[in-house]
Amino acid sequence: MEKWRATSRHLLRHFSKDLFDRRMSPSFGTFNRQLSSVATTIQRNPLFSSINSDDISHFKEILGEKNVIHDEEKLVTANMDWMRKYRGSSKLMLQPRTTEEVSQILKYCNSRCLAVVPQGGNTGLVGGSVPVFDEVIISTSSMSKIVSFDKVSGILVCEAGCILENLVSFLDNQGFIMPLDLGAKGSCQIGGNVSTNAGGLRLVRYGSLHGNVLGLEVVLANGTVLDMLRTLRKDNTGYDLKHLFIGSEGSLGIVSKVSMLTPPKLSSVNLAFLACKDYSSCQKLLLAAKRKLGEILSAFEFLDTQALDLVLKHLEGARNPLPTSMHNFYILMETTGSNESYDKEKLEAFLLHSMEGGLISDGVLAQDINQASSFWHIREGLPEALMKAGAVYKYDLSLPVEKMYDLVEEMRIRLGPAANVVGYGHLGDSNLHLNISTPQYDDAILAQIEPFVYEWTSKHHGSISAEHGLGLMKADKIFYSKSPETVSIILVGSYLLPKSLCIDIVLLLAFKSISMTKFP
Ligand code: 2HG
Ligand code: ZN
Repeated sequence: MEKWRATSRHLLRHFSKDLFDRRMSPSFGTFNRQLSSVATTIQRNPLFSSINSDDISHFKEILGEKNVIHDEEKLVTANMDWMRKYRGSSKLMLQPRTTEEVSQILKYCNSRCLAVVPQGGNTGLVGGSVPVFDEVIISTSSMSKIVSFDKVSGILVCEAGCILENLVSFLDNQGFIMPLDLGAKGSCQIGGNVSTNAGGLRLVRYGSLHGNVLGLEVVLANGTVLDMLRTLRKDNTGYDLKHLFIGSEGSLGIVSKVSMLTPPKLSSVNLAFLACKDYSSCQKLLLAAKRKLGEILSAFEFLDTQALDLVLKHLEGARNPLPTSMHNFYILMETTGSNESYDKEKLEAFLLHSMEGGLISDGVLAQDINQASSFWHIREGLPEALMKAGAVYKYDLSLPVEKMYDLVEEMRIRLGPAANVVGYGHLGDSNLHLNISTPQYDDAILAQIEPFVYEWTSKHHGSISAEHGLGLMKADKIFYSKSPETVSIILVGSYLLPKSLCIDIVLLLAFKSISMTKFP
């Protein structure tokens, strides 16, 4: 690992020496927050301009008075992330209503060297949707129209600012569903989902957005509109460029429209809340469920007893579906199919067999939609419960499923009683959400967690960013799960974009925001 990191530093120098030299001017503000074991110090790029009254007048001309927000009070929310961990100091938020307006904003910002940060529902967990310094916030909230829906193919085209839950309701009326579902659906926007390649609760069934997104319209930093908004399932005409923008966290452009394939809504949904005595049983149950229920399995989530306990204490309306005793692990297993009696029979036979075989210690099947939502409330409410419990250190990791829980246990031993180490996540996708809850943020605890957690993940060939992106939190940790060669291709790729669109290397590495700087 040490060797790898040394190489990565060299690579960074190689690509951005000039930039580093220029940005280190002490006369500019620094961002210095204890977000990792070594204080993260990022210098505001001195090449960026600051907004002035002419800029504001110009934006008012393009967007109209009410879509140019510079009222301090209104900016407080937009400057801060959902967890209140990351805080910028932007003086301006713009709310374009059309792609053309986004293009005009970016073109102007590019000419004036004004840095921007795109913002959707601002539900991210890694500091990727808020400004670091005084970037202009470009909110996609006013771009929330559904452009078209084809009932035969199930292809939806919509604007980036559509709230996921609104799309779910729209499709429900048409007899379709979104292939993506996550706890933040009431606020998150599809543009943000695409930009971060959000995973969520049904990925085990429908796959990632790389498979479900058919086309994108993206506005590049110089204002060029890249029309890749195809509605085709097959299109091997050259490179499939849209994939560059899925999961690139706004570093290459702002997603303005999305076209995606939506599956038909199936009538029979069953949800079981199950208890397992140990992690090994959870794994065996997953394997058996994939084998025996493969065609109807639509979610396989897990949480440990610490997670359930925390939810029951801090989340309003949460009730333990298995109140008689506490178990070590819990699984939420959902099936979705088209034949009610057949699906139920199949699931019940599977559960009975698993119980007899000792894989399940206890369990309950939701009897109606209310019970099902109260089960989901437990799993989906975990981030909120953790936030209410105090300070929380969050790690979103992909790991080999058989190793995944070892990390939670090692972390518990490492931190002792000073912290509540909680493990949950998308077991069906080998995605662990390791959350460490403490009464308040404490540098000594952080130093125990990092870089240990990243080194552990790297050693087991995992990903330090399974589904939440790198954001500001993990921008400088990219080398723990991407080789220097891969990062160098990412960087070289950015230079292939139009000359006027020069990506700020450090912010590109930060996967944070588009820079408008023109380098010589
Ligand atoms: C989830 O699966 C989200 O609930 C958030 O991805 C995970 O709170 C987290 O760490
Ligand atoms: Zn998740």
